[in-house]
Amino acid sequence: MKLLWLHLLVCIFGSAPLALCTVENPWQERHHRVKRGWIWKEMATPEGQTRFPFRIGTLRSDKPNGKYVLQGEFADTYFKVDEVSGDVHGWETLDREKKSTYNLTALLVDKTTMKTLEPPETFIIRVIDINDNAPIFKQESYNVSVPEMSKHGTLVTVINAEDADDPTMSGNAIVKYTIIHGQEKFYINEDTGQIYTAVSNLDREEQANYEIIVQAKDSPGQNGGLSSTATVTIHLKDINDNFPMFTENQFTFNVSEDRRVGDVIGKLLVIDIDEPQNRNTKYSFLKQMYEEWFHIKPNQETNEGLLILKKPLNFEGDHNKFKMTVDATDYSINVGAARPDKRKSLTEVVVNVLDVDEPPEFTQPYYLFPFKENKKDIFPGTVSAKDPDKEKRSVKYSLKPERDDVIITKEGTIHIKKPFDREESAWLNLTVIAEEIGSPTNKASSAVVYLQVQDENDNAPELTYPYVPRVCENVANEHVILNISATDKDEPFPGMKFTFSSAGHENNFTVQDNRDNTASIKVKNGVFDPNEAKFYYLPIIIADNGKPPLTSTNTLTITVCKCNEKGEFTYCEEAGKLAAVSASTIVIVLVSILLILLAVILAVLFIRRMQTKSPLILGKNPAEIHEQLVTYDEEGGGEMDTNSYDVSVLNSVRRNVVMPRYEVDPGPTLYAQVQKPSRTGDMFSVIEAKKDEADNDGEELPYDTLHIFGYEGSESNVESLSSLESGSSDSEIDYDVLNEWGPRFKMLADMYGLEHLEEFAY
Ligand SMILES: *[C@@H]1O[C@H](CO)[C@@H](O)[C@H](O)[C@H]1NC(C)=O
Ligand SMILES: *[C@@H]1O[C@H](CO)[C@@H](O)[C@H](O)[C@H]1NC(C)=O
Ligand SMILES: *[C@@H]1O[C@H](CO)[C@@H](O)[C@H](O)[C@H]1NC(C)=O
Ligand SMILES: *[C@@H]1O[C@H](CO)[C@@H](O)[C@H](O)[C@H]1NC(C)=O
Ligand SMILES: [Ca+2]
Ligand SMILES: [Ca+2]
Repeated sequence: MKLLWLHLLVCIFGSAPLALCTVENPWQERHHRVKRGWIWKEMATPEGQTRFPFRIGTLRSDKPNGKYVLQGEFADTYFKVDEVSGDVHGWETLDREKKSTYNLTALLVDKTTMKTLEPPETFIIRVIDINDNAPIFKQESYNVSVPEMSKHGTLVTVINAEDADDPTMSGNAIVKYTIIHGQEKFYINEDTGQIYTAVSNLDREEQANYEIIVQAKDSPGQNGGLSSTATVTIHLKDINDNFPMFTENQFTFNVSEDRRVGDVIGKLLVIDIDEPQNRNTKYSFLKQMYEEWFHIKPNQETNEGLLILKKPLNFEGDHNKFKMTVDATDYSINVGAARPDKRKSLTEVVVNVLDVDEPPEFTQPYYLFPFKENKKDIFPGTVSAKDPDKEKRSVKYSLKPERDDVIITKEGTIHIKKPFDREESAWLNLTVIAEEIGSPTNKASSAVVYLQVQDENDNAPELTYPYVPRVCENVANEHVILNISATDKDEPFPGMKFTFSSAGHENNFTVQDNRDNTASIKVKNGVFDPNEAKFYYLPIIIADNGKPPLTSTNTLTITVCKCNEKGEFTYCEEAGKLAAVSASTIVIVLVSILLILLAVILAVLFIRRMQTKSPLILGKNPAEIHEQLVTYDEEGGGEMDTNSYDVSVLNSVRRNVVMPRYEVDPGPTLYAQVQKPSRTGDMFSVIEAKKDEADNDGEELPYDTLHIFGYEGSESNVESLSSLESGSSDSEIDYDVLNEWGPRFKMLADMYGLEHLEEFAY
């Protein structure tokens, strides 16, 4: 009812033919007449009516016989009009907070024709607010925080409630805040909702969380008024305002002596009631007596002090008990907020060193024992290990890996049982294991023994390369044909020297020692006649200056070559080349040479046998000669190998016997009927002739059964069939042709050529 004063009567006189008047409420009506047309009102009605129908207003028109009709929002549902009186009634409870105005249209129609008597006009039904909404907090509960020990009046947070009612309506939406629970420590600004601390000594460690209840209420100063509450949980944020305190007055640690440096041997527990991020305990020794043995490191997570070993402990040593005072404090403390009486905490730390069974200890971390090569049953050195414990057990030694050439005695002495060769391996590195005899723990320790094999001069120097020197046949005297050097397998030493000298004095070459471990081979007597010698053998003695000095004799084979005017080699004998070809090639070549040689020799001997019968001219048992021939076959010495067969035998043939001219034997022998090759004929024709002879002769052995001939032994009861035995003492054949056959037949040529007999006997 008190709202009625708002219902002003307002008449609007517009230029339109229709006079518009707002007005009228059910209780205080004013009648306005307009000249014609509608008499209608903007209508207003309070929300929240629950008795229906309730009158809202009246439509009026001065046209008679009209009938009122309502159209528009919620016409005929919420709002209905009495068609005769024009009264508008509400039939539903209205809620201003949902919809505060309704737009409607009023019509006046003829009762019978239903024609509109007035033009339709719109009007508004306005819903009038009543205080039917309490202020509502945005959250039911708030979770806020403020640092502990904040000053009085520190803003904690702001909370607000909203009221859905019409703020223009008489305080319906004006909110005031009050703390209805927990107002001892906090207060709130009643208009703004800002919450402040009311004290200065909020201590998280005492109480970390506070819960206050805030009420928001509208319609201040009036009776009634609607309210709601919210819970505000205030959490105190930690600051570092508490010092750490040791949990014990004394910490005792029993530590075995074999703990390693860096090990944590104990933990010092402290309590810091601040949150973990505000625990920064620092530990220190009050007196720095044992700082070389220990240091204390704070554990970053648990804040406890880790007692760490810095120096090895020894139960048998001077220190087997430590007593020290440790303090703990926190340098990052918020001094203003902390309690000054608890600045520092002290504790006593006792470390008892315990004895353990330790492995034996070697006197040295490793041992180096040199010993001479080539010697056996020597004792280069002794290792030693001792039991460090008070039991002082005796120690046994073993070598790893085990060997049969080196052993270790009970006393730890190394025994070299077999000679070593330094040139094979200069070091022998072994591990010695020491174990305590009778130890229950069987602890072992090890040390490395380096056995160094020392050098002896047991290798003579030798030529660095297999030199193949050559010289021109017309070379000048003093010409250096080669520089040679030497190597020695023994260990080089400072001042190591090789000296070179010629073995014989009767040489065509000089060996000139250059005194820098090289030597030059020089020509002594120049101009070599290739007819005299194609190869010269120069024995060179190389000596080292070790103790004792060693020498070796190395023979150089110097080849005489034909040269052009510029001194370039144009033709050399093949000795050097042969040496270069592979062994298999040499064997093939030598076997073929041998076969040819045998064929030639046989042919020659057959001819001789034909001519004279003097079987003893060779001065040797023919079987012996056969053997030598066969040996030659197997060993393949080559044409330079004058030792593999008995050259003297062949030479003696030439030397001891007068060489008769070829004569046709007048005697009627089997062979005599065949024409003999002439003195100038070649070997080929001789062989051909003999082959023909043999082919036509059924009684003679065929020529190709050389092996049967070769294997015939001296013990045979049968008289020898060897053609050697029947060899003639002489031949009319000119063997000089052998010289023209090339180098392979050189030896034969030398043997049978008349000119070279003396030379061959050197
Ligand atoms: C309030 O906040 C604190 C930290 O700020 C949190 O630990 C706690 O769980 C929160 N409580 C609620 C009910 O959200
Ligand atoms: C250390 O050893 C002593 C005696 O040997 C014993 O009484 C004590 O309990 C041990 N302390 C710890 C922490 O083991
Ligand atoms: C043995 O030790 C020596 C010295 O350390 C080293 O020079 C040598 O190479 C080692 N020999 C072997 C076979 O390990
Ligand atoms: C040089 O060589 C020839 C032929 O081999 C030999 O007769 C002579 O004795 C040698 N001279 C010297 C000085 O050795
Ligand atoms: Ca704190
Ligand atoms: Ca603190």
